[in-house]
Amino acid sequence: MKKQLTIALSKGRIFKDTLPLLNHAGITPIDDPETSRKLILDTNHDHIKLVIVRASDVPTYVEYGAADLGISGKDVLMEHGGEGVYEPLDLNIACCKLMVAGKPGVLKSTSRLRIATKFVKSAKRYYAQKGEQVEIIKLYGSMELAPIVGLADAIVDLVDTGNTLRANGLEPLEHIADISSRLIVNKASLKTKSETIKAFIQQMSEAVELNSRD
Ligand code: PRT
Ligand code: MG
Repeated sequence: MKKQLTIALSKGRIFKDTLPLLNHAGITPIDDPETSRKLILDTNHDHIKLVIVRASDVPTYVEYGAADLGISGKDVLMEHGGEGVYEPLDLNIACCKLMVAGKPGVLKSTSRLRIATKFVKSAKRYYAQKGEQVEIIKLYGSMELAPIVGLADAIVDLVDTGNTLRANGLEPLEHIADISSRLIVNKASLKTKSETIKAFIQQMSEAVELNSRD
């Protein structure tokens, strides 16, 4: 008998990009999280359920076993500290870059930078590796505003098309990391539900392969 599988993911771009992968694996949610208020979505398989949580909460649900599996941006995993979960598969979806951004020339004209970001750990690690002393200011969103109003010299944020930066008179200045979403697995679940989870990982990896050819 197939064991119950609970998969945590966030709505928005991760859900949108995950749907085709799940479809490749023969899994279809019964409800659409963008229109439904349900936080637990049934699928066409009785043993597979999706739980819809905040993107930054996905690793927590998986680490504590409230979900067996999850789909999470590498940016979120880098902040969470990935040690609590297995990360067996790069899904190659929701791709973007973690970058330093600011007004042109700001990095040369400022000695001790003030950096606003919600990616505090990643920013600290980046500047520590460069051996550069900076001051980090934690924000929860709308980072692009910080350099405009003088809260910070630069920001560390995710960049995809660069349109958001451009619209605010900023530009990408330094590349920190390439970001994509990863399949993550609870460590205990991998032992107790080994066959079901390994089969799921296998199906998802075939889906990623097919996805890259579309
Ligand atoms: O909103 P909430 O607090 O629930 O969480 P979240 O904002 O982390 O969730 P969501 O759904 O916005 O993002 C989920 C994941 O998508 C992130 O963790 C990333 O791994 C991935 N991703 C991929 C992105 C982007 N691309 C992206 N462009 N996440 C955010 N952005 C934002 C970026 O922060 C900036 O504000 O889009 C803006 C830049 O986009 P461009 O195209 O203008 O450059
Ligand atoms: Mg968001």
